[in-house]
Amino acid sequence: MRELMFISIVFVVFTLIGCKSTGTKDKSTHVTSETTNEITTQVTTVITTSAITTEPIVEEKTVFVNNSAELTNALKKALPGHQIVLKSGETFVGNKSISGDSRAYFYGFENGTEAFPIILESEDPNNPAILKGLDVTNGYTLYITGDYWKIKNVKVEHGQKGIMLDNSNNTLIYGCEVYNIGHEAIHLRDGSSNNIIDHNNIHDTGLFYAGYGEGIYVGSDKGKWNDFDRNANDNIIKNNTLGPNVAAEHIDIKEGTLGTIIENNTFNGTGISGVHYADSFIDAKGNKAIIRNNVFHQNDNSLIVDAIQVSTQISGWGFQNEVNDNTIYIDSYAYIVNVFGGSVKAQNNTREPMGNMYKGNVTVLN
Ligand SMILES: [Ca+2]
Ligand SMILES: [Ca+2]
Repeated sequence: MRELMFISIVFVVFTLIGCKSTGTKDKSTHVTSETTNEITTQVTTVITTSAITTEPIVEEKTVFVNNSAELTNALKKALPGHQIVLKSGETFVGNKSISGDSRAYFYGFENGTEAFPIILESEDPNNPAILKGLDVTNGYTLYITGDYWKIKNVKVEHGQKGIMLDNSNNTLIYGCEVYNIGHEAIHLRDGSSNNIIDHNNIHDTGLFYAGYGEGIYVGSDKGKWNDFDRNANDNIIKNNTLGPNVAAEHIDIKEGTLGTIIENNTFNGTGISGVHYADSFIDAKGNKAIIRNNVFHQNDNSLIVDAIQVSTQISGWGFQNEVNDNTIYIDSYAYIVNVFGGSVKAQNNTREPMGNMYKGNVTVLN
């Protein structure tokens, strides 16, 4: 789009020079006058085009979509202020060859604004639409790279990744069910910060590889920092239900991220696999995460050996995390917080039955 605009500016300027030279060569005063008018009009066009590239176009509009082709088109044409409404109960099967990104079954790239977000939602939250990929071995069912999206009350299934955010800021994922996914259900990656993941239901992940089947994945492994901006900061994960059958950690906070808040979630540990070190509900490897007011149920899954594990994957990370006011139903042998590297302040956590609480560098404040 911007490329096209740039081409049109160059073209107009070129035409303008062309007209001028024709005008000077022409002996007829009448023709010269016409040419001058034409030039004036074209100059105005150039100014208008420049204004469009600096100010986002806002268009308050509801776009109802009934099938996958309409949805793909609506996503491509999305503008700030668009509300894309998915037909009740409809299944939308995405197509990576036409989505606009070869990894994505459905792809939204435009930026919304704070005042005019881009909304993608089901017509009826009680009869949600389903966004579906074709294969749990590859592709992102829903891929968002724009800022200020609101994704509400949709079901997302059958991709290698469920919802992938790359460099998306101030986006809301609310009331979604994400399930039957090959790897992780929701991933905030490549600089995706200040997002809110609220009231979602995440289950049955890791169908392709259990060890990569996280419920929610924040940031990137240090081995991928050359490919992705490690920052995925100040994201809030709240009021979600995770499990059963989330095969890896329910939430994996990667090294290099700051200030993740995890609050008021319910964790059902049935199905955590133990594969690829996935033996806790939460892995915390960034700095300054706050984990509070959550409820964890081990459900007799002996593959879970700690509720929360904290570690240093790379120097300087894993520090100043807080774990407060959580309730954990877990066998006595498992620690509530096990710090292999880094640091934690802990307060007012309760476990049932009585048993191990904290191990490693934990400052207990109560
Ligand atoms: Ca993991
Ligand atoms: Ca682990």
